[in-house]
Amino acid sequence: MSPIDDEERRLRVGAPADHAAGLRAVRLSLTNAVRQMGVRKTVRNLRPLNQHDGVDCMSCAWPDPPGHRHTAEFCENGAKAVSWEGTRATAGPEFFAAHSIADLTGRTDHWLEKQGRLTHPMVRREGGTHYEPISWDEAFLLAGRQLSRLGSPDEAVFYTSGRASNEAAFVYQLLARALGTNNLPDCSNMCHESTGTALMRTIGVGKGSVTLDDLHQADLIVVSGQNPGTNHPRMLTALEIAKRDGAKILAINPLPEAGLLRFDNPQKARGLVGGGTALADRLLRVRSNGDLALWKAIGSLLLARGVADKEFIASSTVGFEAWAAHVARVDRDAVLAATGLDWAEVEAAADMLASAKRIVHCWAMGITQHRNAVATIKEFVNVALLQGMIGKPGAGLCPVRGHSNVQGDRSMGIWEKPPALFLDRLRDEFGFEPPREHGVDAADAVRAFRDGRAKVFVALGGNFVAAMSDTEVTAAAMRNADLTVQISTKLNRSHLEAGRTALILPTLGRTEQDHTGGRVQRITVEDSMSAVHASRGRSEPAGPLLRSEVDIVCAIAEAALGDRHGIPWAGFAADYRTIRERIGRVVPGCDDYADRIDAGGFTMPHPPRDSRTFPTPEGKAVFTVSPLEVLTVPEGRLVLQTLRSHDQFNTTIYGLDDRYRGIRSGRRVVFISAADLAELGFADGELVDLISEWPDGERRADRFRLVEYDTPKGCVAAYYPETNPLVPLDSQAEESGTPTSKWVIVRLERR
Ligand SMILES: Nc1nc2c(c(=O)[nH]1)N[C@H]1C(S)=C(S)[C@@H](COP(=O)(O)OP(=O)(O)OC[C@H]3O[C@@H](n4cnc5c(=O)[nH]c(N)nc54)[C@H](O)[C@@H]3O)O[C@H]1N2
Ligand SMILES: Nc1nc2c(c(=O)[nH]1)N[C@H]1C(S)=C(S)[C@@H](COP(=O)(O)OP(=O)(O)OC[C@H]3O[C@@H](n4cnc5c(=O)[nH]c(N)nc54)[C@H](O)[C@@H]3O)O[C@H]1N2
Ligand SMILES: [Mo]
Repeated sequence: MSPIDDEERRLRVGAPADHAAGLRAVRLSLTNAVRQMGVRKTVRNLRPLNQHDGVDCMSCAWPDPPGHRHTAEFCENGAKAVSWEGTRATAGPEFFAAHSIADLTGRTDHWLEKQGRLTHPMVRREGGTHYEPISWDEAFLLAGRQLSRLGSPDEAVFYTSGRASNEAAFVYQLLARALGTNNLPDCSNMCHESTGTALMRTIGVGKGSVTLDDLHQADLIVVSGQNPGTNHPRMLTALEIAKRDGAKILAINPLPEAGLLRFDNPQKARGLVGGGTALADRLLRVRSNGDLALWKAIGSLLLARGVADKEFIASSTVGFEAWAAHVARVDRDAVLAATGLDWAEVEAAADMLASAKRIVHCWAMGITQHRNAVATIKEFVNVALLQGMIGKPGAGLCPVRGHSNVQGDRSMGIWEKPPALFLDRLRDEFGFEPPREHGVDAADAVRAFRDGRAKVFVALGGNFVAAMSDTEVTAAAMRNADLTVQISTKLNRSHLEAGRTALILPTLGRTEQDHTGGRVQRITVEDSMSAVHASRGRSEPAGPLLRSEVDIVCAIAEAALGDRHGIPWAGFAADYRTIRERIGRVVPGCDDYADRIDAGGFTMPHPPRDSRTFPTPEGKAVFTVSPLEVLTVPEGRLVLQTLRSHDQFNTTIYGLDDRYRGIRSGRRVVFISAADLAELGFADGELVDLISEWPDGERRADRFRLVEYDTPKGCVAAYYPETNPLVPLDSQAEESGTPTSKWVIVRLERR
C-alpha cells in the first residue's frame, strides 16, 4: 500500500476544538517527550528550556519573560520540537546503505524525518544511487574545491533557515561575502519579508516595536492572520495577562482558530480546573486577502470620527494629508466585496480601536503571504500612526516571527540586500571590499539554478525544496546544481532532490552540548522583540561525529578561501566569543556584544520604539497610499490558503493529527465551506484533486479529502508543504517577493 493510500484509510475527521492548551496539552507533550528521549534526557532538555542561562526553545521566536519564569517555561509544541531533536533514533551509514535514494523519494516527509538524527557526513557521488559515508576532511575538501573553482562567486548560493545561531549566521555571511557574493536567501524571504519591507519604508526599522511589557499593558491587541494557539502558544499567556488587566482582543482571521477563542493556561491552577480565559472579544471572519480593504475602511471610519493623535502626526510623520484624502474616498462596496463582512462588523471593529488608548498590532503569515502583503501592512501602520500607537508604553507594532532566530540571522547580515552601512563596517573590520550588488532571494535562487546561472547550493539548515513554492520547479532546479551541501539535523526532501553531487553534513542541535575547540561553547539568539541572549545545550550529542554549525561553516570557508583576507576561521571555531567580538564591531546596535552577552544579554536598539525617531529618508514616520485592489477569482474557482497543522513545524511533520481542527491520522484534507460544497456540487468526505491555475500552466496536487468547515465562502485551506506544488514560483508578493502561500487560485476535480 502506498503511503498516501495508507493515510487515506486512517484519516478521521471530528469536531474542531473551541479552546487551546490546558492540562491535556501538557500531558500529551510530556508523554511524547519521554517516549522519544527517555526520562533522563527529557528532564535534562526540558528543565532549562527558556530559563535564564538555559536553552532557547527553537519552536518559535516568542520572547521569554524578563523577570520571573515558571518552572516549565515552555509549551506543548516547544516540547515537541525538543523531543524531535532529542530522539534516540538515528539514521547512519547502515540506514543509507539499506535505502536507495529512489526508495527514500517514495516516502512521506513525516517518515523521512522520523528515521532520526543524522550521524555521519554522507555523499551522493555523481550518478550514485545511494548516499555513502565520507570523512569530514574529504567533505570539506570537496565543497571547498567546488566553491573556489566557480567562474563567478555569484554561481554560489548560501541559504539559511532561521534556526541558525547569531555566531553561525555571522561566519556564514562572512564566508559568502569573502567569496564575493550577496547570494544569501533565507526562510525570511518566504515568511516575514513583507513585514521588513513595509516597516523599513514606514518607520525606518524592519522590526517590531514592542516589548513583552507593552503587550501586557495594552488595552487593545489586534491579532491579524495568526494562529497563536498552535504556532506561538506562549503568546496566549501574554494575551491572558493583558486581558486580566482589562485589555480587549480583536482577532482577524478567516478561520475560528481554537487558540483565538479560549485559553486554558496549563501553568495555572485555574487553567488546570478548566474554564480558562475567553480571548478574542471580537473575531472578524475576513475573507482571504480582505485585510487591505478592511484597514482602509477602519482608517476612514476613525478619521470620520475625528480620532487622531494630531500632535504626533504633526511632529513625527509625513504624508498624512494624502493618505487621509485617499481613505476618505474608499468605496464601501469594494470593502464589503473584499472582506465578505457586514458594514456593522467593520464599524464595531473601528469602535474598538477608537476607544482604545494603547494598541498593539500583531500579525503573521495570514498577512505576509499575499500578493498585496506589503500594502496591507503599510495600511495598518497608517492606522497605528493615525492613533500615535508607536513608541509609547502598551502600544506598537508586533510582527510575530516564525523561526526562533530568524530575526537574529537578519541582524547578522543574512540578507541578499545588505544595507551599505553593514558592508562598510564589514570592510573596515576585515579589510576586504564586500560585494555591493544585491544577491538572489529564495525565488530568484530557484530561477538561477533552473537557468543554469548558479552551480553550488549550500544550506545552513532548513528544507528548501519542501518549504519553497512550486515544489516540482524547485526540485528540478536543485537537481540542476553541480553540488548541494546540506548542513542538517534530520533527513528531508532537500537531501533527495539534490545536486549532481550532494553532501549531507550532520550538525549539533541547539539542545546539545557543544564542545568545539575543547571548551563549553554558547551561542546567541535574538527573539521577535529584539532581545538578545545566550543559549547553551545540555544533552549528549546524538553521535560522536557531529560538528557544530559554526565549526562546519568555518571549515568550509577555510577549504574554499584558505587564508584569503587573513580571516581566522579556525580561531573563530575554537572560541565563539571571538566571533561575538567581531559582531560587536560590525553589526549596528551590537556594541560590546560579547561583554553584554556575558552579562546576561540586552535588547537591540529600535529608534521608533525607544525615542519616536524614525530613520527613514524623510526622518519621520511615513503615511503611505496604496491602491485598493480587490482580487477576484474566476467562476467555479476557490482561493486556497496553505497553513500549518498543530502537529508540525514547517516541513517537519511530527504527527498526522490536527487536534484543534478535529483532524486525526491524516493530512491530505481541504477545509471548505458548506456553501461552496453545495454550489460546486461536492459532498463532505469526497476525494478530490487540486489544480492551481496560473498563466504559465496548471499544477496539481492529488487526493485530498473534502472536510466541511467553518471557513468563509470562496476560501479553502489545506496543509503545507503538501500543497506547495500548487503555489506558482512567479506568484509573489509585490515589493517583498514572498511566495503567495495564502492566495492560490484552485479548482477541484472529483477523483
Ligand atoms: N508549532 C509550530 N510553531 C511554529 C511553526 C510551526 O510550523 N509549528 N512555524 C513557525 C514559523 S516559521 C512561522 S512563520 C510561524 C507561523 O505562524 P502563523 O502565521 O500563525 O502560521 P499559519 O499556520 O501559516 O497560519 C496563518 C493564519 O493566518 C490565517 N489567514 C490566512 N489567510 C488570511 C488572510 O487573508 N487574512 C487574515 N487576517 N488571516 C488569514 C489562517 O487562517 C491562519 O490562522 O509559526 C512559527 N511557529
Ligand atoms: N505553502 C507554504 N509554504 C511555506 C509556508 C507556508 O505557510 N505555506 N511558510 C514559509 C515559512 S513562514 C518558512 S519560515 C519556511 C520554512 O523553511 P525552512 O526553514 O527551510 O524549513 P524547516 O521546515 O523549518 O526546516 C526543517 C529542517 O531543518 C533542519 N534542522 C532542524 N534543526 C536544525 C538545526 O538546529 N540546525 C540545522 N543546520 N538544521 C536543522 C532539519 O534537517 C529539518 O529537516 O517555509 C515557508 N514555506
Ligand atoms: Mo516562518
